[in-house]
Amino acid sequence: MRAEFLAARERRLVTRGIALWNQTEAAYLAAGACVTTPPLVKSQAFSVTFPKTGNDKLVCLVHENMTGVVHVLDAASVLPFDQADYDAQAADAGRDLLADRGDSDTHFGHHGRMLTPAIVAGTGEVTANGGGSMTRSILRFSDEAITIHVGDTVEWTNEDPVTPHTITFGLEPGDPMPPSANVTIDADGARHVTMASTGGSAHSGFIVSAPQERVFPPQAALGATRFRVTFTHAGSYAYICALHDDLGMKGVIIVRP
Ligand SMILES: [Cu+2]
Repeated sequence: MRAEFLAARERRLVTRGIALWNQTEAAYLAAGACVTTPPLVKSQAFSVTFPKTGNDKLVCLVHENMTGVVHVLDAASVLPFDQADYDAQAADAGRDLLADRGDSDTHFGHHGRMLTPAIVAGTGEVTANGGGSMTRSILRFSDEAITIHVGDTVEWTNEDPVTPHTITFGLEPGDPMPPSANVTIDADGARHVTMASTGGSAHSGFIVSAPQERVFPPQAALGATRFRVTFTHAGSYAYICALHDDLGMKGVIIVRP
């Protein structure tokens, strides 16, 4: 059973209205039940009690490749692995992600058929083992600062297979998923804003690849993968990814006359 991400987001909004959601919350996982937290931040905790033996899958509703399984054995059973075994498996998986050969042709840089000037808004890698797939994401813009001329258009593209990013100038919206009202759609589907002053605001909404297709579910909608901004006045335009700015995902466009 998969909880609705939107329902979890709603709950976050409600609980934030009352008090910051930072206490330990316990949930009781009954057979066939589904429990979920609202989005958690650092130092928040969540505990689940497993009353029955069996195999319970867990997923992150935000990061779709973040999955796991809790195998619940009878209390009298001998556990098949110890912590050192799990640590070794995790280290092996980490080496796979960092050594992915795809790195050699998906490094940051201006490649492929893009408008110039172009900025890559995040890259990532996917690897898999018997437990499922896992991802590594680089939460950075490829160029933290670029200089252009008045009238130029900058294009951002997200090359991460799963992680969404935003390009956000000025006011940060409460809900980062939809684009700001001043965004228009180009003929090729890219989102586009014209900025006429350094005090203006523009928000791309989630820029994300469409998820990988599976055999039986309906096809996913085409992702919004590109965002363009045309700068009509000189100045320095700072921007952030509204999801990852606290981790350093920021940039600036310097516009010369
Ligand atoms: Cu981001």
